[in-house]
Amino acid sequence: GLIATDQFTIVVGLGKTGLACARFLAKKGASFAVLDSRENPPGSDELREEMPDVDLLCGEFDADFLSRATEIILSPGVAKSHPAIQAAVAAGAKLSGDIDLFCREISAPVIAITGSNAKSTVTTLVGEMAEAAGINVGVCGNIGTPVLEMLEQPEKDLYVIELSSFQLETTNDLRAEVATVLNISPDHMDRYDSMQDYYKAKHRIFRGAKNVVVNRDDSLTAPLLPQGVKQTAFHLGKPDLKLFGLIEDQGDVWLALGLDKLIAASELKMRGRHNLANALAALALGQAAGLPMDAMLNALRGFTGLRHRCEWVAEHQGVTYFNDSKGTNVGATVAALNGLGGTLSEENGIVLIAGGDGKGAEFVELAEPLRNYGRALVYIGVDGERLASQCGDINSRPAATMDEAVVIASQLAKSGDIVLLSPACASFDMFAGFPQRGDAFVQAVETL
Ligand code: UMA
Ligand code: ADP
Repeated sequence: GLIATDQFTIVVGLGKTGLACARFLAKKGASFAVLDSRENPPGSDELREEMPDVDLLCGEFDADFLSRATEIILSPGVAKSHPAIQAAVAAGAKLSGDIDLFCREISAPVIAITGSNAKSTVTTLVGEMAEAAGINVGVCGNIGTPVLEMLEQPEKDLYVIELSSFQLETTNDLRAEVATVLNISPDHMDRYDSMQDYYKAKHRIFRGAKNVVVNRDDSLTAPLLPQGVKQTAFHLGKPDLKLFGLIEDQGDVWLALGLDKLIAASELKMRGRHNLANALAALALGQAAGLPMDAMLNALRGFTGLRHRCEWVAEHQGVTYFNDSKGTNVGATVAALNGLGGTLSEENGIVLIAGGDGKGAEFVELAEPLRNYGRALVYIGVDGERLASQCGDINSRPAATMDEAVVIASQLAKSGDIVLLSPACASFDMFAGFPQRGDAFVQAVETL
C-alpha cells in the first residue's frame, strides 16, 4: 500500500541512478517510493524482485503525491524544472540527488570533475594516476557507475567522480578535496533555458571545495573563490609555478610546470592538441590531490585514450580514419577538428562526418575550424541538413547511413587527409547510443 507515514522519500527516475538509490535507501530501512514517467522503466524487474514492498508508480508524475514527500531524490534524466517537481519543492520537499546521499556516507576525499567536454577522458586518467600511485581508488559517476553503487564495496581511499550538469543541479553539499570545470561550451540546450543556467549548474561543483583547478584558456571555468581555497591552473601556453602549460624546446613540445619539463608531448599516445590540455588538467588535479608526480607521468605514458574519443581506426589509401563518436556537441567537434587539424600539413584537410540529433544547438561555430582544416563535410541524421547549412561554403554531401557516409568520405578524401567522425550531435535518431554509432563507423571503414 502507498506510504502512510509522515516522513518519506520519493526517488524520481528508475534508471541506473534510481535503482542504486532505492537499494541504498532500502538498506537504510527508509520508507520510500519510486516514480518514473516511463511506462516500463529499466530497473523495474530488479526493484520488484529485490524490494517487493516498495511502490513503483509509472506514468505521468503525480504532483500531489510528490508534494507530500519529505525528500525527493531526483535522477539526472529528470529536469529540476519539471512542474510537478517544482510544485513539490514549493510545498516544502527537500530536493537532492544521489551525489548528496553518497557524500554523506563517505569520509575519503573526492576529486570532482565536470565540464562540457573531456570529462570521461580526464576522470579515467586521474583514476589511472591514482592507481599508479598505489592508491585504492574508486572511479564513478556520470562515467557509468552510479556513485551509490560504490558503497556496496568497502570504502576506497579516494574517489574520482565525473559529474554532469544534471547531477550537479541537485548536488548541494559536495565539499570536494579538488574540484574542476574543465571547459564550458553549449550543450543540453534542450534542458536549459539559457547558457547562464547551464553555467550555474556546472559551477555548483565548487561548493565547499578545498582546492580548485581552473582552465586558464576558458574564463568560464574560473569560480568566484572564497578565501582559503587553493587554486592551480592549466592552459596550452607558457607555464608558471602554479600553472601547468607547454614549453617548446628545439622543436619539441613539453608538458611543464614552472621551468620543469615533465614529459614530452610525443610520449603521449592520445592524439590531438586538445588531449594535451586533458593531460595537463589531469596533472593539475592529481597534484592538487597530492599524487606523486612520477606515478602520474607513468600513468600518462601508458594511457592510450578512451574508445570513441579521437580514436585512431585505420589508414586506407593514405587516408587516416578517426572515430570521435563521443563528440556529441559543437564544442567537442571544434576541439577534435582543431586538435587533429593542427597535425596536418598545409595541403591536407579533414573530411568531417557530422550530424544527428542536435539537441537544439546552433552549429555556426563549426564554420571556422572547417574553413581552416575542412576538405569536405558529409552530413547524416535529423539535424544534418541544418548543420550543413551553418557550416559556411564547405563542399557538403548528404548520406542516409553510416556506411554511405564513410564511402562518400573516402571518395572525397585525398592522400594524407583525415576522415573524422565527430558528429557534434547526439546519436539517438539513428543509433542506440554513441558507442553503437562509433562501432558502425569502424565497421564501415573496415569494409572499404
Ligand atoms: N527518464 C524519463 N523519465 C523518468 C526518468 C528518466 O523519461 O522518470 C529518461 C531520461 O530523460 C533519460 C533516461 O530516462 O533519457 C535515463 O535517465 P536516468 O536518470 O534514469 O539515467 P540513469 O540510467 O540513472 O543514468 C544516469 C546518467 N544519465 C543521464 O544523465 C541521462 C548516466 O550518464 C550516468 O552514467 C548514470 O546516471 C550513472 O551516474 C549518461 C549520460 O548520457 C552516460 N549523461 C549525460 C552526458 O554525459 O551528456 C549527462
Ligand atoms: P565527456 O565525458 O565530457 O563527454 P570525453 O572525454 O568522453 O568527455 O570526450 C568527449 C569528446 O569531447 C571527445 O570525443 C572530443 O570530441 C571532445 N574533447 C576531448 N577533449 C576536449 C577538450 N579538452 N576540449 C574540448 N573538447 C574536447
